[in-house]
Amino acid sequence: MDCVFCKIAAGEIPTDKIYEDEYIIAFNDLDPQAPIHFLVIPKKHITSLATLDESDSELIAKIMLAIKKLAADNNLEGYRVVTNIGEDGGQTVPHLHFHVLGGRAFHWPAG
Ligand code: DGP
Repeated sequence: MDCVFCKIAAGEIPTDKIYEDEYIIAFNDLDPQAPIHFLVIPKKHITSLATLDESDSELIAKIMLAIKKLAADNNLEGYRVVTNIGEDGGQTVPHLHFHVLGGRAFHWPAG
C-alpha cells in the first residue's frame, strides 16, 4: 500500500520521531501550525476514524494515553487534539492520525 504514514511507521521514510512503541508512533508535523505540533498514529493502517472497528478500542485508548503523556512531557497545559476525517474534514493523509497542537492559544470554532 502506498501510504506515507505506513512508510514512516515502517521506518522507510525518515521522520522527526518523538515516541514509538509496538503499536504507536508519534512524530513532528512537516508543516507545523503551532509552536508544538506533532502527530500520533497507529502503526496499523486505519484510514480514518470513520473506518474504526470495535477491535481497535484498545489501540485508540493507547493512543489517547500516549497523547496525554506526550503533552505532559512537552509541558502543555492547554492544547488541542484534532483528527480530520475525509475530504470535507480536511484530511490529506488517509491514515488515521491525531494532531496535537500547543504552545499558543486556539480559537473556536475551528476554521
Ligand atoms: P491531515 O490534513 O489531517 O491529513 O494532516 C496531515 C498532516 O501530515 C499535515 O499536517 C502534514 C503532515 N505530513 C504529511 N506528510 C508528512 C511527512 O512525510 N512527514 C511528516 N512529519 N508530516 C507529514
